[in-house]
Amino acid sequence: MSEPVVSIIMGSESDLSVMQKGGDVLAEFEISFELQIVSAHRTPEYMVNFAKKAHERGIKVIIAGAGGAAHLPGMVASLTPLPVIGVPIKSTNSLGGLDSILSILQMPSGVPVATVALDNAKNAALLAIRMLGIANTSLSKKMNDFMASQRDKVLESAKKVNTQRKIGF
Ligand code: RP5
Repeated sequence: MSEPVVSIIMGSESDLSVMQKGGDVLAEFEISFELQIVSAHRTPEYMVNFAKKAHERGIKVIIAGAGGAAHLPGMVASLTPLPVIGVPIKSTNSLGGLDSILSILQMPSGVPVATVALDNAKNAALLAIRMLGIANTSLSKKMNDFMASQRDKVLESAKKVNTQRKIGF
């Protein structure tokens, strides 16, 4: 069994059902990962320690999900040399996730966070896999196979759905 190379973190247990989908994708690609709750606001010291040490433990990419005033991905990015992918979580307040998106997306110059769509932990995992694939040819090949299977599914649907209806003489 190999040590985790991707760390999936989230601000609260209430983010788990969304973030678990990223873990499912990593598992499909046979990538070792860890998943844990790290809160920027409720466990700030733990977050700082986690972010400073992650690369020393062999983590290569961090996927961070948070909702509302979603400071976790940005704060972690400010403390680690690793790439950080942010997943905005749909909030239950009246802003409905726009707050999460903007909190993660609008990072200041010099501190990058790659932001995926609202609740899209799947895409965060796929992006992490593409990053890891740069130095891993078999992973890169698996990504190509995944893309080919997506294409084939769409072509199959197109065969069933695409029609023409000609009217007139
Ligand atoms: C954020 O606040 C979490 O990432 C979560 O999305 C949101 C709400 O957290 P809970 O109040 O449900 O714990 O820190």
